[in-house]
Amino acid sequence: MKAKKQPKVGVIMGSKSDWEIMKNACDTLKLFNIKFDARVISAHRTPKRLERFVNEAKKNNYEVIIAAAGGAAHLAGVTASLTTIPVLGVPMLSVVKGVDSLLSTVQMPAGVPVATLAIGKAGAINSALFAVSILGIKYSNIATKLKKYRLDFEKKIPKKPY
Ligand code: RP5
Repeated sequence: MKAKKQPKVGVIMGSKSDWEIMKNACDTLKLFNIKFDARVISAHRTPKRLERFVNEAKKNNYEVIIAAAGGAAHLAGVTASLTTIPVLGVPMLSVVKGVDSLLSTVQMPAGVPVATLAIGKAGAINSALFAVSILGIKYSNIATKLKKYRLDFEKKIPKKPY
């Protein structure tokens, strides 16, 4: 019998310069043993690469896509326009501290949603945790791991501020 394909997360970013932050998303996925592909894909610099990535998403078993970009950050929105796979947007820091990236990612007109996380490292980590949470709906083993992660996370928070 053919083994069931494992779900994968597609992690795309507009530039190699985004990797320093986005490796935090990939490291978080690794904690849950979730497979991922990380790629540099830009909506405006490499539009054909984006089209190919989206066309091959089903074949590659991507069940969630994380898209990070900075500045006039249309990567997550354009990706979401090309697929019905959930797209999580991570705004990258920029010359104006990521506010441009945040607004370009979050302010999707009604019809094509992008779930937008925080700017920078926190957003990168949370995008992975959100992906885990989405996958947990279908895969109970992943949901169990997420529950354990949360319990361990809570234990790490000190009771006293000093
Ligand atoms: C965006 O432009 C990328 O996502 C990156 O955050 C920003 C700057 O890219 P580089 O000029 O560093 O390649 O498309």
